[in-house]
Amino acid sequence: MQLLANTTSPYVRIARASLIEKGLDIAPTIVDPWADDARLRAANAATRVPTLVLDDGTPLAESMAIVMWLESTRPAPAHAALIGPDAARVLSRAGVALGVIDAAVHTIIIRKVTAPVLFDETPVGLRRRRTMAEGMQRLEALAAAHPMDGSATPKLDAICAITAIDYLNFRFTDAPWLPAMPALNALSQRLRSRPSFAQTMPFVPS
Ligand SMILES: N[C@@H](CCC(=O)N[C@@H](CS)C(=O)NCC(=O)O)C(=O)O
Repeated sequence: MQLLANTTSPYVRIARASLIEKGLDIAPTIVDPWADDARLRAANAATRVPTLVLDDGTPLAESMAIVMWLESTRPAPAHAALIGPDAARVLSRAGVALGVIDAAVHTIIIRKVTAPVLFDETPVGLRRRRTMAEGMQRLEALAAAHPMDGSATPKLDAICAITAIDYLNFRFTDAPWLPAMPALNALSQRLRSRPSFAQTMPFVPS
């Protein structure tokens, strides 16, 4: 299997953390999606990371498709459950985190092609910012009311929430519009040493 990935994408992190929690620690093949890497282009018409190429050559694009493939081919109890019996709660919270991640990535991508202030202060830029702030506020309240790491292994909600908060800290460091997130920061700190999170912290390669 080959995981086409980069070191910054939160979608890659969700896929990698899920693979590791399922016992599949595949060394990522680092590609630059913006440079139209030929391997990525061949495997994924959208030329985006993550893309998992299975042993029989089948390409799986989209982080959530990779999670679904893992859940169906490596089910509990033999393997860690990423969703588990509390599916509505887990998926509802994962959805909030994914909304934040989409808004954050969209903002970063648009900044690549326009001046930052120009986009961030536009109606759409402010809408993305509101999504990040409000999404994290809701996740924080949910995490405080019902911890996300009560079971032996983190579920998809914890994976997505930690990915979201670490990505915001990485790309929007100390943004004044972000809410206080003590429960989510504590969750991220508690799970930081797990291989699934420790090996997948975002960084800009030198
Ligand atoms: N919905 C996709 C999003 C993947 C995505 O947007 N990846 C970005 C990196 S964060 C990418 O490869 N962008 C290159 C491009 O948009 O051309 C998923 O969940 O995997």
